[in-house]
Amino acid sequence: MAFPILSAQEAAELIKHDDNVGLSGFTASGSPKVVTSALAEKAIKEHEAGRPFKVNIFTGASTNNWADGALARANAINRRTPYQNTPDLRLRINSHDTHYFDLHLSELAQKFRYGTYGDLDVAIIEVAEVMDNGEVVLGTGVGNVPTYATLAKKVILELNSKLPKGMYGMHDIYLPLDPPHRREIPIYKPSDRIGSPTVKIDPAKIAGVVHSDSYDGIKGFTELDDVTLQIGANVCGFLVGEMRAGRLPKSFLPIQSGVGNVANAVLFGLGDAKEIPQFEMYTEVIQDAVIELMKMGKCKFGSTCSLTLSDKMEAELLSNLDFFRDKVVIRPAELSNSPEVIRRLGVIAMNTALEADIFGNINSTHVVGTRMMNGIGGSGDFTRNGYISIFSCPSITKGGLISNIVPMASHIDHTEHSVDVIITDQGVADLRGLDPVQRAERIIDNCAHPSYRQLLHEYLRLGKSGQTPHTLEASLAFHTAFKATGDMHNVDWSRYGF
Ligand code: 0RQ
Repeated sequence: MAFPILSAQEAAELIKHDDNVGLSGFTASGSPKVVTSALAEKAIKEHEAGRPFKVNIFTGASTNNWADGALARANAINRRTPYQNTPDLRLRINSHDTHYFDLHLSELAQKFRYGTYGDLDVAIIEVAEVMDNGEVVLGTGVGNVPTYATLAKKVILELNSKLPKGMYGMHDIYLPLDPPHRREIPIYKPSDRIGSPTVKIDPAKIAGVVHSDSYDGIKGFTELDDVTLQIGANVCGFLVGEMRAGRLPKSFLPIQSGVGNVANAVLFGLGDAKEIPQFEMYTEVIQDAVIELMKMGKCKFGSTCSLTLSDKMEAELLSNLDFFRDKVVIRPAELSNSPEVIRRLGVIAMNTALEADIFGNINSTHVVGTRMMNGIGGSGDFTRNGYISIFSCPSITKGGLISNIVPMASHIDHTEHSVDVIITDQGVADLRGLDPVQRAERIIDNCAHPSYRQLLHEYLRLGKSGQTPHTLEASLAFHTAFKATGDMHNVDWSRYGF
């Protein structure tokens, strides 16, 4: 080995207060596992000694409990972007200990190269293999590694012994040129490879190699319940209808699917849908369900930024790489989420909402309008550019105390202009070609839970003017009723003078 072997603690000593630190990976997949924990311990000691110690963490997407979790518990993160999903970090963000800015995942690498966030001091990169010339083979997630490895003044490698040498050839590493020299990204079908299987790092920048030995630490999904199964069935029914109507080619189009339980249920539904042919994915995360679909032969190829698999599934995949090698390519977020490529390929975008409003606007990020949940992730990259953009969610949450269909979304991530279809366990609202009032009627009748339909129709009738007839003083009545009484049903229109 041409590079010094360091302990995680020695590597953490290379990182200073206020450094900009780039992490490998995308979701927990491919994220560092030991240096960040040691960095958190160092931060705790510095705080105990009365010295400030916080770093700015830039990633591909969310990370894991050893990175975001440990660093958040140590209150060691100052700035953070572009996505997270760790409970401890969520608490820091919502109490302003951490300054989180929520960004489309496709944009972070290029913004860093444009100089928007200053210099990158350190990159911590998980690898399956490191060669003496500085070339590395990455692990289960790429995220923004090509950019971080290029820009960082210092690179720390985590060589994970769980990752076999056979990972070579699973990745497609490519850096687009920056404007005004950018050309098209030449991906014309999901399986096209346009770059290199390795990342080439200047060996002079590699400060050392730290050994690790863990899977990504992802738990399996919760059992599918009746509601999520019904959402999955409704999404599939809709897609089959589109094929029958000739609005989707019979050969189908590549699919993107977001994260979470609902997304997982939708994928299982696709596996069961007889009329849906073998398909490909052009997506940013491949979850357990996709691996099952590959084994069944239903999903024939997946282009992704990460293999976001439970530890059990990860172990299975890593010991079977020869089966998956010609079925998967793992790319940087800039490619997996490229608006240009998504629009060219005609990707079917399927993402999850926290709430949708009756006019078709989507809140994917803020619980009751104020508390950050995870972030917009890649949902905007795909929704705005998809061939067809679908949002799904349950019609009610918390046993019915919350309606996921509301008069006005309490925060908007995806506007009515980008959202084609809303699907809940109740049914499908195809919004294409409808004006706002027509959209509202369809969403209320097809997607809202029966116990909320009358209230939503009453709200629509209150509106007296304008193309989008909101009654501004009552538009958040569902949310204020929930805050006051714990149940959105307790809306009292008379409070608003009606
Ligand atoms: O809370 O955990 O206390 O039970 O929100 O809800 O139904 O389990 O949904 O796991 O599919 O996640 C939008 C967060 C959905 C996710 C979101 C409560 C609910 C539960 C989670 P509990 P579910 P899922 C690709 C694309 C944005 C990023 C994205 C997400 C918890 O899909 O982060 O799409 N999307 N990226 O009870 C209050 C409501 C609520 C609510 C649900 N209306 N009000 N609480 N909950 N609806 C991937 C990447 O970009 C990496």
